[in-house]
Amino acid sequence: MPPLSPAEVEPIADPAFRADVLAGLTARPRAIPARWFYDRRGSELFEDITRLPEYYPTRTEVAILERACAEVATLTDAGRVVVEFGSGSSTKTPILLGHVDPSAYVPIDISGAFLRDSAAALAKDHPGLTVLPVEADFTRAVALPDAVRGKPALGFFPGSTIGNLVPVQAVDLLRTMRASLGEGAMLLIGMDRVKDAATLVAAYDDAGGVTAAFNLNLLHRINRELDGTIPAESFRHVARWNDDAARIEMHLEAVEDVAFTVAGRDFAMRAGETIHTENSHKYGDRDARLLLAAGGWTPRACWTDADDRFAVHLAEA
Ligand code: AVJ
Repeated sequence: MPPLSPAEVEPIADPAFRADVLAGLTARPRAIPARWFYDRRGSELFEDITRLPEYYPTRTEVAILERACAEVATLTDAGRVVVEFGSGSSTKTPILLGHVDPSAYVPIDISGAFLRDSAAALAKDHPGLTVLPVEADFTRAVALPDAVRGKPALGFFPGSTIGNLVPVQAVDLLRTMRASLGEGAMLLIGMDRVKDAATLVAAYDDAGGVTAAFNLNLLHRINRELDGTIPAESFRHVARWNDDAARIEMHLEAVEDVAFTVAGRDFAMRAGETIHTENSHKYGDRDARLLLAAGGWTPRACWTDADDRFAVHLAEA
């Protein structure tokens, strides 16, 4: 038999995705890690979210970075290796690279295709800058490329992505980053702040339904990649503020009793039952500094917007 052409080969589902989905649908409460939102469609929808009128974090952080990066440069010293965790489309990176004078730029991302495209675009815009993309899961220690190992690093972790993690995982990640970055490292990290619940809920439940589509896309991804039969139209997007845990939670709620299969396994959900799909923790100023300290980082400086909606922290290992 001739070999199959690429078009005939079923996309091979990531075994980690399969394991997380099956475990998450079996657990009580049901929960699937937020990292699985970002297939191609999910990444596009997230880009759309960042432009929504209700979704303040991206534009607020960009404005803070535009104001703060000159000072970041004076507090860091030139020639550091800038290492970006979860670089995605790297939209905030040029702001930083335009001020600090790095010896190299190392974007780390789990999605190789996205990473290579954005690294190539960035290299084109910064002639003379060494760009060394690393395809890796940065929640584990990452070996930096030989060419930069041993040089002092400046970690860059914008976007409040740390908020996806519960505090114990966030502390673990900060410690892992410290290990990946090595001796004498610094870290520039964005964290969304606690604020009134109405503003927060609107940011995660926009009037145009883009966040709902982003959340529901996870069900379509499961159906596509894991041979699922989930009736997505029987689910609705829910975003709620959990005040005790200081976080926005996103859920997918069954609006009627449903039964479906995923990867050959049977599942049933009652009307009103949910799948918890994301946490987005918010940190006050002291909370943020305590989190950094617990993760092995000494806070050095912090910048916010006039309304205190978002904060960018600089810390030292
Ligand atoms: C990419 C994790 C920072 O929590 O605000 C946006 C993801 N989810 N709208 C966030 C997200 C729904 C976002 N992070």
